Amino acid sequence: MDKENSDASPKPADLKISNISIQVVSVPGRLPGRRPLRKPIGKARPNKKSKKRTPFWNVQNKIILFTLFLFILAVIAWTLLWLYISKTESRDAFYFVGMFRITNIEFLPEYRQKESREFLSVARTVQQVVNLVYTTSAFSKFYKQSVVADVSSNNKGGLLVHFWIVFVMPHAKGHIFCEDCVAAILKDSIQTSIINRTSVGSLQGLAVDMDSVVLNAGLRSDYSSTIGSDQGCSQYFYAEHLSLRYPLEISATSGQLMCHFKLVAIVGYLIRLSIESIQLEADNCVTDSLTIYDALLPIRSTALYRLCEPTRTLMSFVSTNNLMLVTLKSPYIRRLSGIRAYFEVIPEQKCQNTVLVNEIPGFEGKISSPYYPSYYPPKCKCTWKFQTPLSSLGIALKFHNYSITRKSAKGCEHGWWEINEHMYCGSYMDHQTIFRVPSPLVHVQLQCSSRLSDQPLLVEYGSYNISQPCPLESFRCSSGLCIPQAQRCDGVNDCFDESDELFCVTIKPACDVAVFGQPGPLVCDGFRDCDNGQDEHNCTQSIPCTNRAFKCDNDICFKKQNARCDGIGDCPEGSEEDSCSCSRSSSALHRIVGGADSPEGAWPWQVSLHFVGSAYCGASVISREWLLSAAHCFHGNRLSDPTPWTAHLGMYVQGNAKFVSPVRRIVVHEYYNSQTFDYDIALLQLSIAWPETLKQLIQPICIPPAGQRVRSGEKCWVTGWGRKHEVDNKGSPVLQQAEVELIDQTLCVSTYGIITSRMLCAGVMSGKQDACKGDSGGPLSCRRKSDGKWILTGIVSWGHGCGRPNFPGVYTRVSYFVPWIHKYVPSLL
Ligand code: 4AZ
Repeated sequence: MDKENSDASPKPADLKISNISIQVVSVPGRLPGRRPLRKPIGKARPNKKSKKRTPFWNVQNKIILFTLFLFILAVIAWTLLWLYISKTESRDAFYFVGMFRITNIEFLPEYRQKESREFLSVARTVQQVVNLVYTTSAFSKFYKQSVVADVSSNNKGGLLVHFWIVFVMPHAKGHIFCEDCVAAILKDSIQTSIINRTSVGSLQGLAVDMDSVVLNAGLRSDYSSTIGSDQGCSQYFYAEHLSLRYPLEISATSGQLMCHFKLVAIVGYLIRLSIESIQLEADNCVTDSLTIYDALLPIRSTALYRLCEPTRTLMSFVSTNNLMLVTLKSPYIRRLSGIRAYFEVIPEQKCQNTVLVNEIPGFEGKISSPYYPSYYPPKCKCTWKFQTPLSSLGIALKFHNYSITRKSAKGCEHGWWEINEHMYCGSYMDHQTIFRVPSPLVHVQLQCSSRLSDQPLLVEYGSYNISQPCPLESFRCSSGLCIPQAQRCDGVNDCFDESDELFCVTIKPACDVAVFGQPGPLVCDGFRDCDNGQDEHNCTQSIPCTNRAFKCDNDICFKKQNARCDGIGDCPEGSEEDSCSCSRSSSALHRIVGGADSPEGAWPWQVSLHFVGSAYCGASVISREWLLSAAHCFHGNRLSDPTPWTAHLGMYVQGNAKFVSPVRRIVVHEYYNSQTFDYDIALLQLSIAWPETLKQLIQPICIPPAGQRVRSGEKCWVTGWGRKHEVDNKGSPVLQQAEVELIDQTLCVSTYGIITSRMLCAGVMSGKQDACKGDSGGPLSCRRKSDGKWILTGIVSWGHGCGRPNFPGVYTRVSYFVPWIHKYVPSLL
């Protein structure tokens, strides 16, 4: 056996247990099983054949390596395929977020723990019910799953269940899932009984309040951060103590913040969130936002308020239930993002009162919106009854920064008011207004009409003498509203019907030669304050300067505050004008010609604003990165988003702009009223400032001095690519210009009625020369005689048709908005 073994290496068939000789040698300290094989001893010589090394790249190894290579390749391919499939699946996944109230299950504290048996059991029941609803619906093919995210108590009793529903459409290719249909399937599945006359019905055996069902399309990112594993900085707070302030603070200087703060108070109370400061990238909520919801999940229709800009002003918001969600999103932090806030548990407030007013006329008390000075929540209803002791006394209401007007068919945006059975709509103003009710008994009801929380309201009340509504020292407006004498003709509509401003054109300064040269309006300032223009006649001559004015290079005196980029050399060497480059007269003279097509390059501040690639509105260049336009161009969800907008500068024929920039930010005036077109102004910040090299083709237009009065009869120009006729259905390819005349404000008011001091009229009474659809937001440019500079006097806003006789165009009066413009574009100063 041994010989055989030593002579030749055994064939595999020869290997038997009995053929193998094993020698066991004990080595201290070594484990026997790990011993190396010993060489055969004695006669047994090493086999030459076995000693001969086989080459590594033999066929067998090559096959093994090749198989291994193929295997690795298959694993990589499979992983990539899986990634691709899961990615396309998620692209076609549709997320819905909602809540409803189950009335016949009592809340248990264990429901707050997501891992508890109690939570899991109720969540499973709800998920099964929702599964059944959708798997038996028309959307069954696409239904994937429902996930219960929260089960909470609420002030109406029972359980409030918050959930997500996911649908997957394999080849959606940009199709969207109908939100109303998904919600309708759920609502229609609730069997209500007409006999019971309650909103509670049976949803597959669960008692669900039909009125509590809310279901909206949601975001995949919210889905992941509320129920997924990437919950980031999300937190849950349960507040039990009434007198405590629960802090809510988070900040970061890099990375991202995608936080969901769920706030829950004890049953029967509400939550007041007070925001002390927010740091965000101000981009109109494109990436960064802080949103407050009246729910525990980001359900769009329950949003109470959204903030898109950093602020340090204390603001507070109140929920309508014992819960609130605060989401803070800042996905690309560059400097600092965060929030400093706190929340409190507060009792529900009733806003109803009966007030017996004093017999001495005058304001004596205040009423306010619920939870004043907090923003008041939607769905409010307040009633106040006022009674005067004498039938000769009526009730006066002084609204702070707010006004009410007769309700139109359209409905109200900021509260509707019922006063002694007459309906009014409220809107925010920048001044106070007084409303008088000539009755000793007045019923006032306020109902919130905004879908979001609204700014707090404060109203002073008191009695007034019905037969003599105005105190002696005040001026009586035509509708019986009173204002102090000093507040007449000041560009502010103190009267309901704005009659205090109607007569302003008749008040002219006393153009007595003796007062020329004194500080005041009658200086050489480019405005013809006197009818005959006497105040501007001797402007090249030296006029002695007072200490409130200073001497400038052409020996004309101006007040110091006038030293800014206004085309007037206020400083001795005109230095304040050096850095300003709003358009001077040089290149502009040749443009004063009639005709429809403008000369190319004649209006270098004219901008065409394109929405999703099509010309939509006009605008004017006022600096290297800011444009001025009309607020109504950006009214609505999609239009207020800057992403689909591009600004086309230095353009003559549509589509051939010298410079195109996306829009970084749209600032719509906070008082813009979409019903009356009051405050129709918006600022646009370009993503890319136009380059200096284009300064021959692109030039900013000058902003008028604050409060500058316009002179009726003055000739100005309106420009744009809008329609050439009212009946046309598309705009002009070539930039059009039309000469129009500034129209007396009284005439404008008598034509249209609802003309505020933020508006001015321009046109020709015969019609013909006018702006039209598509010109909106574009400039009304007036050339200042004193220095030839072009001034942006108006912004195309609205009008009755286009070019109709006796219906001039209505423009936003830019001089009213100078402080507002400077707030956002301080470099213009
Ligand atoms: C518009 O719809 C529009 N005639 C703009 C100006 C005028 C009328 C309509 C003034 O954009």
